[in-house]
Amino acid sequence: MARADNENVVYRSCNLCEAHCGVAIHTDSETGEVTGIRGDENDAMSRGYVCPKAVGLGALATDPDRIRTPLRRVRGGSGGGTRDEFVEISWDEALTLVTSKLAEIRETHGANSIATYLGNPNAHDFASNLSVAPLLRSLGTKWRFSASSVDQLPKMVSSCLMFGKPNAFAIPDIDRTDFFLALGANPLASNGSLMTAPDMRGRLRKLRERGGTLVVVDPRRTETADVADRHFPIRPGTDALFLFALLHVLFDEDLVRLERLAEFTNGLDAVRDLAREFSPETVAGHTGIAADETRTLARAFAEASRAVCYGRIGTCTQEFGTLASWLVDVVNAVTGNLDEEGGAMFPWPAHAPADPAAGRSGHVPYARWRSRVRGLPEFAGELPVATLAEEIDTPGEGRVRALLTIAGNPVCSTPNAARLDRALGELDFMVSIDIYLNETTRHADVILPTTTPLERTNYDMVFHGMSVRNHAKWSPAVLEPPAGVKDLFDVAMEIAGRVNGAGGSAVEETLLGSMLKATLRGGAAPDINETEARDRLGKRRGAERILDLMIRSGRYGDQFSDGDGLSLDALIEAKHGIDLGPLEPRLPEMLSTESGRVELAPELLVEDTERLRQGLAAGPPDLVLVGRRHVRSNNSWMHNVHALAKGPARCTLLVHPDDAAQYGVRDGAPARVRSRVGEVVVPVEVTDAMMPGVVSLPHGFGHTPPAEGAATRLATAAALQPGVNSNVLTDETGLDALSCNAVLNGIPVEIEAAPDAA
Ligand SMILES: Nc1nc2c(c(=O)[nH]1)N[C@H]1C(S)=C(S)[C@@H](COP(=O)(O)OP(=O)(O)OC[C@H]3O[C@@H](n4cnc5c(=O)[nH]c(N)nc54)[C@H](O)[C@@H]3O)O[C@H]1N2
Ligand SMILES: Nc1nc2c(c(=O)[nH]1)N[C@H]1C(S)=C(S)[C@@H](COP(=O)(O)OP(=O)(O)OC[C@H]3O[C@@H](n4cnc5c(=O)[nH]c(N)nc54)[C@H](O)[C@@H]3O)O[C@H]1N2
Ligand code: SF4
Ligand SMILES: [Mo]
Repeated sequence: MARADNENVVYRSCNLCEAHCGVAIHTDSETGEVTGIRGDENDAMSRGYVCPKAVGLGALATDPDRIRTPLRRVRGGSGGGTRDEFVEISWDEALTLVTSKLAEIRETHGANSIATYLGNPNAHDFASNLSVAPLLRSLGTKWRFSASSVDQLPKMVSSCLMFGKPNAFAIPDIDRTDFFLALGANPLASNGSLMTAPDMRGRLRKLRERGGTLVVVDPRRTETADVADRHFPIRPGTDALFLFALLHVLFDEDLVRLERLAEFTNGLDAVRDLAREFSPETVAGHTGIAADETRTLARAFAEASRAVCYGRIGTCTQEFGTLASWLVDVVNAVTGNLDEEGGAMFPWPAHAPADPAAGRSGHVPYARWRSRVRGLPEFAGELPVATLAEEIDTPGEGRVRALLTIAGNPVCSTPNAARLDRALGELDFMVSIDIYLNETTRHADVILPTTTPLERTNYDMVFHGMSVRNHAKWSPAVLEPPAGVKDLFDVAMEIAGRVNGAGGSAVEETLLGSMLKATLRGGAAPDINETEARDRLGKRRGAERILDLMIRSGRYGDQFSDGDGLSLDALIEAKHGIDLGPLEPRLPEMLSTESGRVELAPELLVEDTERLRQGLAAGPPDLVLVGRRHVRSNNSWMHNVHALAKGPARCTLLVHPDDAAQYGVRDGAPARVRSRVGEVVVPVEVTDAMMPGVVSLPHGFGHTPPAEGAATRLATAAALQPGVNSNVLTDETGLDALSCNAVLNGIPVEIEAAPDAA
């Protein structure tokens, strides 16, 4: 699209979801305001594709409800009212209050009395990726929580056990595969997850055009299922049984081919033994997938020259999340599709160390400590968020007294939301770094506002590590942040410094120093010393200087020479991103397991199989609840963008016609949905897209202004898409027993007609 004379165009990526599409942001050269957001046709990955949410990038910055200055909650309201209110304060006052309170609570009750919660947007911001770890270290608490334990934690556990690192995710090589078997994922709505691949619709169309096959396994006939060759409705929570049945057939019919992997893989016989009892016939009554269909599918998958099995939210946030996540990779491995073109492969991003062995430890960071109330295990330094509320509201030694949230909305996102909502009100002190006054941050004593995406630079650190091609892209800032808003990196450094009586720059110095040491120790740039490397990083500071260090010492880096190779300067120059080529085999070099081999049958997983076996004896509940996503929505926090929120109500309960008849609920009329922990009333949509016995309700809603406590500031969301909070129904005691990830799909519920509100 041509640029008008009075327009500037900046190319960067959209960081709202994992696709990270290239966007062209047009601004008025006089006012600096955004005049248009379009797909960047020259972007190395997305080639012009964007989804409707991209417009939200600009709208977030100008949203009248967005927080533009630090806020402090005043109890009972400033004017003597009964409800708490927020008043504006200066940054210095805010930071002084926050750090003195946190230091005091740590002094009195110990570091672990301060809990922290990181939300999803942290993954999409390199400043967070680089600054939050030192902030958490400075607080010294082990009571760390994040959205990981309502998301991909099971995949982290299984990947760590199999390949040695929590983030060693095998990513579908979607552009080269001939067979894509997707379980519990709806990339046409989510735009892909643990698979950075803009324009999933286009990529899936190309798969079918080249004669490939798309099979979707999901209790709902989703948008993705609609474009698939086959859709198999599956009873929620039974994917591990189904995957075992596929393996059973592969072994039974002699279709197993480890190929290149055979030389460095352990545990094939153990998997064969485990799969023996899960025949397609044995599990069909549980999964709802007929035995002969399972057999045909296993054969077709094995016979495809390049095939990949992939699972996402539906396979993770369920009762057997870690087993299902593991078996997805086992299916790929035993059919010769792990670490092979067109199978599941490991990206090698530009910021990762040049030495594939860097960071190899052989340890599995599991259960090194446990939560106080339920004794739930830590993984990779975090406790499961399903236990956060009880760690706050259960009296006794070691109780959580303070909470720091960073870009997170756990009141909308985590199980038994009503209990957490109450528990947050019992804290001695809470601070939120956020852009909205929402269901969670309204409980904070102090809210610290940081930039919205277009007001900061970015590098897609996490998502380059999950990309379907090796790729590097720099995102320049487009807009000036409002005067009262700071960059997260600076806020993190400042809190980290002050809480220990130092300044923010001292923390940054320490961080840079340790990263320089690690880099040079790792063998990068053997000819120069730390001081020289530091000099060559030039005048940049903050997250950008650290990124420059990582890129220059990485696999594609210039190793601090003036010669070829990547640096941050080179990235900045490449406005449309740099394509670093298709994914390449990385095994066995990148393995970090103790044995140095792929572990197909790690002990913890083999043991957990016993739980699956016991489940075979039980019958399924009559009716269970699952979730879904919509392309115009993003978890809980984009509902205040008018352009996205307008249109029909999206928070509806999808019900199969047979269930509607059985429970007496009608299309368009409200139903009461009840679970062990709570109930909601929500409009029904009757549709045969649902499997009988399963109802679907999206998460992230529930924006009706609260009746008590401080009000939220989400006028558009409350007016256009209030919806109900589906996590009022999810149960904090429902866990995937191994990872302790929350079970958010397959919740037993009852439904009945509710009186019309009107
Ligand atoms: N029932 C059910 N529950 C679920 C899920 C499900 O499928 N079903 N999905 C789960 C998943 S996968 C996830 S990832 C979680 C998400 O859980 P959370 O991360 O807790 O929730 P989000 O809705 O992503 O909220 C993001 C928060 O960050 C703030 N924010 C957004 N951008 C910025 C920014 O640039 N800077 C700052 N400082 N703040 C920002 C928003 O205002 C909001 O408060 O929800 C989980 N919950
Ligand atoms: N538009 C939009 N895009 C998003 C988000 C968003 O909120 N909106 N959120 C982002 C985030 S944080 C994430 S993590 C990703 C998630 O990305 P996806 O996993 O692709 O997203 P979902 O649409 O939740 O798909 C999960 C599917 O699992 C199915 N399911 C439920 N239970 C089961 C089960 O037991 N077995 C099987 N096989 N299927 C089951 C559901 O019916 C649903 O279709 O999306 C990201 N992208
Ligand atoms: S799919 Fe949409 S929300 Fe996701 S990165 Fe692309 S434009 Fe942004
Ligand atoms: Mo997520």
